[in-house]
Amino acid sequence: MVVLYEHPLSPYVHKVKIALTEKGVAFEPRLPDFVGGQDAAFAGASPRLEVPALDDGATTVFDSTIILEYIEERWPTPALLPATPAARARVRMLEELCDTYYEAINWAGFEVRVFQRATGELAGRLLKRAAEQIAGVNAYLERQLGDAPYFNGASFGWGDLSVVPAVHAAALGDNPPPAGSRLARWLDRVRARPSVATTFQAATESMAGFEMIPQLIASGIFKRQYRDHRLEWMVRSGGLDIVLDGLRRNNIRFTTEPQ
Ligand SMILES: N[C@@H](CCC(=O)N[C@@H](CS)C(=O)NCC(=O)O)C(=O)O
Repeated sequence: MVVLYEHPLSPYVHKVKIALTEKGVAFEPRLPDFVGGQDAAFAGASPRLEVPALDDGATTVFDSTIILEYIEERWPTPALLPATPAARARVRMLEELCDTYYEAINWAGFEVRVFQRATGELAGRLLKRAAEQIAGVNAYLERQLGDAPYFNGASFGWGDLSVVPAVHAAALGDNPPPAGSRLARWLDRVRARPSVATTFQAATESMAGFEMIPQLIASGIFKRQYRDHRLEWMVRSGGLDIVLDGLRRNNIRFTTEPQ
């Protein structure tokens, strides 16, 4: 059976789980050893030690976008990409925006609210910036959706499974799309799909016991990965001190250097 190295909270993992479920591909979710870093099979599949990574027998694939492409070619039906080159480019651009811009905002909100990287005035300022950015990107997405029922067009697909992890996470963090908006109605429609509902249910359940995490981070046992757009978000949005503090306390890390 296909093995999916994952963490139930990862929006990149959500994309892949929804795609596999939509195509009826059975998979075994496997949580790698992030903290100990001793998981040789995971390191073999994902040299940067990031989830998701897919193990399909003789083939291993890392990075959610590359995994989605692999899934679409390996199990072509039902197709998740729309039919025309222009529509395909459009949903891939939505995916890129959500992966590299929207995701960072939600990740930063989690760092502040759940992992308590900032408190008091700094926390308030960062969460206000995040809320403004989410309102902006949601307005952009609302225009991209237009009057269509789905980002893919007439039916659910790649565009929707790429956007929903971001809009859902923002909504859970108290920044839902405006009530009654087309984006809000789309979110309700897409959350009701079994592939999406089961994926998000697993995420919610995984948060039991999360009150331990700030302590694990403070102690340096659990290092959070700051890289790319996430690192940029902190610097750009007023959280440079969080980065410097994390470096001093040795509880953040950058990209793993593949060996
Ligand atoms: N570009 C990658 C990003 C994957 C990624 O950032 N995964 C995070 C979880 S959301 C991760 O595994 N981070 C490693 C860590 O936090 O130690 C993809 O699209 O799959």
